[in-house]
Amino acid sequence: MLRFDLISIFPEYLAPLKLSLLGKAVDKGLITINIHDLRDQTMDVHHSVDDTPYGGGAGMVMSAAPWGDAIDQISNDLDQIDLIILTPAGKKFDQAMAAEFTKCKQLIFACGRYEGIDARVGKHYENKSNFKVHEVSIGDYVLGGGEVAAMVIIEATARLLPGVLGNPESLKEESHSIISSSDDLLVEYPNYTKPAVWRGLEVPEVLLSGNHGQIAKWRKEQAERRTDQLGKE
Ligand code: 6GU
Repeated sequence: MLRFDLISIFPEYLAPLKLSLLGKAVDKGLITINIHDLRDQTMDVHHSVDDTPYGGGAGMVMSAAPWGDAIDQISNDLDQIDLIILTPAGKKFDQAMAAEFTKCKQLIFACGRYEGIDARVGKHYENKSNFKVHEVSIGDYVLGGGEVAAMVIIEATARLLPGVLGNPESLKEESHSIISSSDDLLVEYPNYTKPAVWRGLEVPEVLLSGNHGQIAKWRKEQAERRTDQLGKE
């Protein structure tokens, strides 16, 4: 049972986590997803969570205190916690990282906004023996906050857990998990379904041939071609 906790000032933004694959995984008891409002940790009338940056500069920085209080509350008594701080300055998320996260017990996602979270929050939890801190980005672009990035990571991670996918066979043949003879990661070959002709476009004949050896060979070539093409863009 993998436990996901998310902390955000926009908990409603995370509502899609209750739908589809992840919603079903929760219903089946395979994962839990708990969403926490950072502002619940603030005592002042304005429920403020940010302040101006030391050293000057544009924008606001999220204050350490509410983050520390929220994380402490969620992590009570647990012995192995992975804290993921979402930031465009983090390590780039990929399929291998998703596979690593499936081995965790509890993943806490700190979804920062503005110019990010006071750097002492990550530092504080790095110094705790029951915590592992990961600063993670989902790509080379800047989002308004970490919420969408957290959802990307949770979706990619949860679907690798046993029982989450309806048909686990689909994990074997998909993009980024096909291993070629040279152990390179390949993207997926193109897929087709009925009808055999659509708007004048035909399905490649080999796929209608029933020759499984030829089909496997054609798919591998297509996957390699697409992978090469991506490298050239
Ligand atoms: Cl994790 N956060 C934000 N704000 N922007 C991003 C990101 C994360 N990953 C890519 N861009």
